[in-house]
Amino acid sequence: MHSREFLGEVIIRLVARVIHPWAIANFRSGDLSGSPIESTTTTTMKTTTTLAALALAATLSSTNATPIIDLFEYGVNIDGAVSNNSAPAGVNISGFDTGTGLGTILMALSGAGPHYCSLFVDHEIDESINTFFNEFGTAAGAPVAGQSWEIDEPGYVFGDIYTNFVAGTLDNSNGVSPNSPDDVSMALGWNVTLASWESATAYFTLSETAPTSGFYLKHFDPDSGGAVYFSSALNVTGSPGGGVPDGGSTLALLLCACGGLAGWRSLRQSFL
Ligand SMILES: [Ca+2]
Ligand SMILES: [Ca+2]
Ligand SMILES: [Ca+2]
Repeated sequence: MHSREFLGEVIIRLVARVIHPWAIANFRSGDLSGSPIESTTTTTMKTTTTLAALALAATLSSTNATPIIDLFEYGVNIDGAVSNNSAPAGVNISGFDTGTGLGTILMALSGAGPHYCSLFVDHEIDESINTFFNEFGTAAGAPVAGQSWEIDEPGYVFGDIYTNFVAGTLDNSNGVSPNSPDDVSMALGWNVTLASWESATAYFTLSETAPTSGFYLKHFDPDSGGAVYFSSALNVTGSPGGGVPDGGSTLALLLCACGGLAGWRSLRQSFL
């Protein structure tokens, strides 16, 4: 079951959304009065806590020298088989920090015919300082043949990225408006057709350092300056004779992917 189906998380997200426009509008000015939540008769303790935290955040945000990056959740799709917050057979997460969501994940593909693999990641940047929904995403460069991508709100409100991830149909677009910050998530995928003698490894890399070349996605927090860069590479090896893999001459559908999948934080008690 996908984590977003948990009722508690849904409630937290909805509460966040109620105050979202107000919070975003007032965060930079530090004016935390007049919340739409406060004006209702259903004000909750969580809301009060949230407002207090936002007030603190407005005070502390300018002093946050080291961005705090967390991975709320991640998902793997290999040939239509979806796994959430776990590594199925053929997926290597040994180089991935499940707490920060930074590092590299490898996915292995083999067998003659068409294949698909993708990685969905939902990071939060400085959530405890300025929320998880004051963020943006951008795509840099051009994807190579077989590569697909998506940036969007993760599906609690309006985004279709998770649906597309499950269906293997990433829409190659950024659904988070550059004029309206939100909760950001990203996904990268590959379609490749292998011959019987070929195998492939997809590399998905998440890093705080921007790749120096190639196509990549960027998820960033404009208030703290924190950023996560997501890139990917696909390497196909094998020769008809079944002998020594040709290494360099074999298809190298480029690029790196720094991925830090990570930490499935269970239910958040607060969105701050
Ligand atoms: Ca943030
Ligand atoms: Ca979308
Ligand atoms: Ca996020």
